[in-house]
Amino acid sequence: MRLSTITDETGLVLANLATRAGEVFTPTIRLGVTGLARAGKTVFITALIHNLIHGGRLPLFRAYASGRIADATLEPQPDDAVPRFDYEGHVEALVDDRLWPDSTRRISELRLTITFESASYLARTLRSGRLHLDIVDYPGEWLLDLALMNQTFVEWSRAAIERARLGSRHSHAAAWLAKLDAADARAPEDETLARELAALFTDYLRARRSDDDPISTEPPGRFLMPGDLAGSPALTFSPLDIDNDGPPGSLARMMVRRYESYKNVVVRPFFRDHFARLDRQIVLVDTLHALNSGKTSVADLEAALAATLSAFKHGTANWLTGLVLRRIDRILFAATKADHVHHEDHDRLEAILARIVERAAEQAKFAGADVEVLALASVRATREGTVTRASERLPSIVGTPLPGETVDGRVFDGKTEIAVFPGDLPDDPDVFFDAAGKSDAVSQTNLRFIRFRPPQLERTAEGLTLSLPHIRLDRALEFLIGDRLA
Ligand SMILES: Nc1nc2c(ncn2[C@@H]2O[C@H](COP(=O)(O)OP(=O)(O)OP(=O)(O)O)[C@@H](O)[C@H]2O)c(=O)[nH]1
Ligand SMILES: [Mg+2]
Repeated sequence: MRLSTITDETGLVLANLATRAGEVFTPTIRLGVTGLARAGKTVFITALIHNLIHGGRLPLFRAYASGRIADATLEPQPDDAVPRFDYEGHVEALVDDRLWPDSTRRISELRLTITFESASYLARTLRSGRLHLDIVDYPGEWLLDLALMNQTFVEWSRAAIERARLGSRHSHAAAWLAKLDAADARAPEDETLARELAALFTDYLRARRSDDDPISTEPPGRFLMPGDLAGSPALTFSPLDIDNDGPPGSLARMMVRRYESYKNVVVRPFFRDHFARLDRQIVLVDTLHALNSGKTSVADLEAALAATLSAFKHGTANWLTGLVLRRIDRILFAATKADHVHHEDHDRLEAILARIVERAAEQAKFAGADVEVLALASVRATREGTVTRASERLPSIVGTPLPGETVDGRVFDGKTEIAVFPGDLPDDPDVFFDAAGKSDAVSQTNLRFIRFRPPQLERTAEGLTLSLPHIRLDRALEFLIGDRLA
C-alpha cells in the first residue's frame, strides 16, 4: 500500500467520525445518485426535492402519505468547498419553460432536511424527528473513472483500444489509432508526442460523446471537462498499444506515470469525498436507450456498470473495512424514463434491467446490502392512450416530442402532441444477451423511442401549479429513506 492511500484513508476515518458525531443531533443519510452520462441524475434529484417540498402525490411513501412529514426544507449543505445544486434553476426550466436541464459540468451538493413524527411513541421520545438528506450531483462522465481504480495502465490501454476499434467508433478513432501505430512506446519519452497523442485521443472521446452511442463516454472523464487541471501532465496521456510498462525513461513509462497521477489526483479524491461516505445508493440506468440501440449497446452498458460498481467492492474489501468506509446498506437499481413505454411494459423493463445489473448487484449483495430493481420516471412527460392500427387497438403513449425529433419523416416543432405506439418489450430479457444467432428477436421487437418535452403542469382552481408528475418516485423514496422515518 502506498503512503498516499494511507493518508487518504486516515482522513476518511476522521471525516466519518466527525459526521457520526454530528449525527447525535440530527441523523443524516448521504444518498448517492449514481449513473452514466444522461441517465437522469439531475432530473431525478430535482423531482425528488420538488415533490417533497411541494406536496407531490406520493401514496407509496408511507411517512408522507400518512401525514407524518411536517416539513421538508433546503438547508446549508455540509461541505463548504462544493457548489450548491441549482435546484431553483432546474425547477424553473422544467416547470416554467418545459426544458430539461443541461448536461452537468461540475459537482454540486444539496441538503434537504425533513421534519417528521415517528409512528411509534418510543421512537418519538428517543429521536429528534429530523433527518438530513445529503445529495451530490456530478457529470456522469466522471463515473466511469471509478473503473480505473482497479486497472493498471496496460489493462486499461488494451480495453480502451479494443473498444475504439469496434463498429462505428472506428471512424471517430482513426486518426488517433494511426498515430498510435506510428509511435514507438519504448523510445525515449517525448513531450510533444505525448501532447499530440493526448489531443487525438481527446478528439475521439469528444466525437463519441456527440454521437448517439448510449455509452457515449469513455474514461478519463476529465479529458472533456478538465476544469483547473487543463493542460497539466495528469491530463496529458493516452492509451498505448503495449503489454508491459516499457524501459525506464520511455514514452510508455511516462504514460504509466501520468495515468497513475490521474488516479491519485482526480479519481481517488472523488471516490473518497463522495462515494466512500454513502449510506444509500440509487443507480439510474437509461435502459430504454440501450435497448433502442441494440445488443452491442446493451452489452456495453452491462460491462460499464459492472466495472464501475466494482469500485465499491474494492472499497469494502480493503483491510481497513468497517473502520473506514461507510457501508451502503440499500441499493436501488432504477430503469429511468419509464414514461416512454406503456405501464403494461414496466414489469418487462424491470426484468431486463435486473438482467443487465446482475453482475453488479451480485457484488453489492456480497457486501450485505438490500437490493431492489424498479422502473421509474422522475418526471412523467407522457400520458397513456390507444392508437388504432389496421383495426387493432394498441396501447400508446401521448406526449409532445422535443423540437427537432422526427417520426416517420415528420419533424416536430416542440408544440405538437402525438400518440405513438413505442413497441412491446420482449418477455424474455435473454434475447438481448444471447449469442449472435438470436439477434433477429431484438429487431423484431422494433422498439422506437422518441424524446418528449417535460409536461405541462396542471393547476388547481386557485391557480397553484401542482407538483411534477412521476412514476414510482414514491416507491423509490420508500425504499431509500422510508425506514429512517418509521
Ligand atoms: N421522459 C423523460 N425523460 C427524462 C426523464 N429523466 C430524464 N429524462 C431525459 O434524459 C435527459 C438526461 O437527464 P439528466 O437528468 O440531465 O441526466 P444526467 O444523468 O444528469 O446527465 P449528465 O448530467 O450528463 O451526467 C433529459 O434531458 C431528458 O431528456 C424522465 O423521467 N422522463
Ligand atoms: Mg446531470
